[in-house]
Amino acid sequence: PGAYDFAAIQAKWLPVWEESKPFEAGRPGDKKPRKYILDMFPYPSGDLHMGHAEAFGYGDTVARYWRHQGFDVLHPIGWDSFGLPAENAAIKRGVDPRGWTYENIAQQKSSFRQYAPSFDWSRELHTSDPEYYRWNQWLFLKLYEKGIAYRKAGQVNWCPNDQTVLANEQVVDGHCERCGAVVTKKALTQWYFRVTDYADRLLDDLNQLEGAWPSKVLSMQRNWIGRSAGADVEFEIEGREERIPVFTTRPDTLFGATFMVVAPDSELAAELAAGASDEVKARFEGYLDSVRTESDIDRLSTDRPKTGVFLDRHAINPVNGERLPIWAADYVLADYGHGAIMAVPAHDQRDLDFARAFDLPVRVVVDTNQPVTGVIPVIPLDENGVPYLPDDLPPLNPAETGVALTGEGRLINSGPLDGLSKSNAIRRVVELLEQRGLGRAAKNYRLRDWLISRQRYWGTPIPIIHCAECGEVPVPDSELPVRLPDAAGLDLKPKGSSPLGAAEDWVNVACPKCGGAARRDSDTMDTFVDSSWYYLRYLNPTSDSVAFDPAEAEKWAPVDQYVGGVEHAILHLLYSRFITKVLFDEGYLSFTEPFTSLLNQGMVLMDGSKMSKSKGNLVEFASELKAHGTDALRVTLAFAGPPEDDIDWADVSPTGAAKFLARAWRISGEVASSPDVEWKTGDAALRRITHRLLADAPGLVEAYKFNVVVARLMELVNATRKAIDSGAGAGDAAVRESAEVTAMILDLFAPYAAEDMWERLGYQPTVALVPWRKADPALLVEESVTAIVQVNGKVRDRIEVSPKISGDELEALALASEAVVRTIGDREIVKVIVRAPNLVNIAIKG
Ligand code: ANZ
Ligand code: ZN
Repeated sequence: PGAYDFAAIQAKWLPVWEESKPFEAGRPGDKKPRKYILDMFPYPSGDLHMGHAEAFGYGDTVARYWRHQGFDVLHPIGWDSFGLPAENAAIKRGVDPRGWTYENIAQQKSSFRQYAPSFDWSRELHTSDPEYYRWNQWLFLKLYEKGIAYRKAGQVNWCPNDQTVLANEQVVDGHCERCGAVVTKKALTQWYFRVTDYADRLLDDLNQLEGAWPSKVLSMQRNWIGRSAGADVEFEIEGREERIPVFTTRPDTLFGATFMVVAPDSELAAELAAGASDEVKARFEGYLDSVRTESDIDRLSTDRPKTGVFLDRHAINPVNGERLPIWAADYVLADYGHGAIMAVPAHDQRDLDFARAFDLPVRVVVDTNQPVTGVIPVIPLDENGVPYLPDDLPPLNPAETGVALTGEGRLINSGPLDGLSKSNAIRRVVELLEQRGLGRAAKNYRLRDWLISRQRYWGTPIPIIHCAECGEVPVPDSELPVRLPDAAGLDLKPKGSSPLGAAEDWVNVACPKCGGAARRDSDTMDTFVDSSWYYLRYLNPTSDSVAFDPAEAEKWAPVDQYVGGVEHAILHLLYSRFITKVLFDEGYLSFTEPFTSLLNQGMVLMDGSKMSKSKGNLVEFASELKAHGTDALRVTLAFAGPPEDDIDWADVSPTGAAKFLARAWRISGEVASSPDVEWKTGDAALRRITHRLLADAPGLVEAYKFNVVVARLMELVNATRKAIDSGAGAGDAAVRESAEVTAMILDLFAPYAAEDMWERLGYQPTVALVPWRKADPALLVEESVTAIVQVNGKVRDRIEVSPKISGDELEALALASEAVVRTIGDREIVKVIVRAPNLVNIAIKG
């Protein structure tokens, strides 16, 4: 047999698998238990990159593992093929976004074939196919029917460069996630999904995922939803009929409110300013203009100078009747809580900064020097152990120190609340307010409704028709899909309205209700709609009668293992969780969480930094694949470290991986040719290593310790080589057994080499479906050694112990030995000498 030649082996097996299709899941009559293993589907911009190689490698290891464990494994693939990059490429290079997209899909697909993840290709989908996006439209109309999809006018995040609306999630530190331009606000009528109705469930159900999702992702989701508990307190406004509510997390500090602040860009601010003098009005308008250009991040930042305008209006504190001046200031946001706050400068840093800037009163209502039971910091004790209040406690003077008192303490200057702790004061004041109808306990969320409309071409058309007579009219089901018109002739350049609006033949239609002249909604959907339910479409990817079959969902879903990048920790995962809950409520699903466990792979770096074309440190997937082959690349990625960690490509060695594969492969050609050997007769030491790996690998794979499994395979291959060269010889049954187990487990990382080894061992393909060999329990018991126990130099006992036993343990065992106890009687032990694991010598008097 010749040398190991990865290219020849790939060329040999790829057509065999493509012909026999061993990875099609759900064959009729298959009674095996099921697993659904899913990688986040790729976006088709250019070829696959190293990040894909890594994530899809890991996902495939898990999929292959469960097949060996006797499961029918669903491991599908598709493309997230709508979205801005296609459109931007189209604008830049004058190509058709459709053509660009499908060419890239073809490119990625051919790379995937070489890379050989065990996909069920019969379920391939593309979200930009009308067969797929028809069901986005179905989903939209379901949500519309339920009142979950709705349209409203509002201030939206606007990227002046991409000329498109952005979801809050797509604004990163005030900049467009895609192009980096500073995001501004713009008034537009847009479509939203009411994800806020699900805020509590989205938050509470995260508890179910504890331990199964990375804790970082769980906390990012929790922060994003951002639930805070407190109270709504109603304030009367002089010269206004209705009271206005403010949201506060610290209703206990109500007696310390010394002014009120409204968001300058709220309707309330405009209304209050309108009732003031011309001078105030003018100052307010000027201020508002400057605020409009600021991002929310800037506005909430604590370290910029406070700005604001006094509106010359007053509110009345409901608990003590005090008159509070009302200011408009940018640090209060229009779309959080009620867009207005009670300012308590003594206990809130931003309020304090503002009070100090504009010389407003500061009143302390929580004495943070007074101890509260059960609360750290602990009360100091004097030398007799008696608690005391030191004389040099920090002064309760935030107006002077500039530091707000945010800690625990007891209430002062607060009438009926005096003496209470914070939590008791909160309870009491909410009670008081409720009794008087001036407030109530309330929750607030950072989460906003999901803005789903985009003024772009390459997405799912929104299936609504606008009629002057009938208003919004859903496109009837029989007329779905609303297909995207051809891009030819349309100006795709962003201009703040959808390019579809200019497709005259397409946009002008008869109203489905009254038959009159009407227009299609020309916006397209955010592509996160596409990916919010794609995991269900894989169950019936070609159905033209349903989005997915609930019976299939019952069989396969939820996804048992999801693999993908942490960059999707918030948006994609939150939206899929939301849509899953909606579909549950509609009776389509019997579960409420789409992804039972989640693995976030690390990044592939180069010399410790992110790879990029501009840095010139790009490691290209295609060239690595060509140079080293699929198996060496996959083994390298799996062996590099825990999958969650970043991989520095400068530190790994695909040639090392290739050498290991060659060593393993060579063994399969040397061993005895008959599969019908009597295992028991083989080299016991080698068998022990083999069976230990069979026993340990499942736990390691399930804990994502792929690197350890590869290391153990390397150990096994080395031990086998040693047995051949210096011990049992290639004809030994244990060598053959080891070679078979190596091939089976190697299939998790190096499917081509594993298949070829399997054939060289005399079996038919495919090794991928071979049931996991059972480890022989007799070979798993640890070896033992005999320790000799002497008393005054005379052997009194022999005990069987682990070779790894510690000196202390061995001493204890020796002293407990019956023979030793009898020998010593009541004589005194002078000295015990221990040489673990072999010898204990006990010296006694007399
Ligand atoms: C009085 C108070 C006293 C507050 C105190 C805090 C400390 P989270 O936890 O983020 O929900 N707030 C309310 N609405 C706001 C808005 N639209 N823009 C900016 N700030 C707003 O924060 C809730 C707290 O943030 C509320 O509690 C309110 O200030 C402020 F010692 O009310 B607090
Ligand atoms: Zn009509």
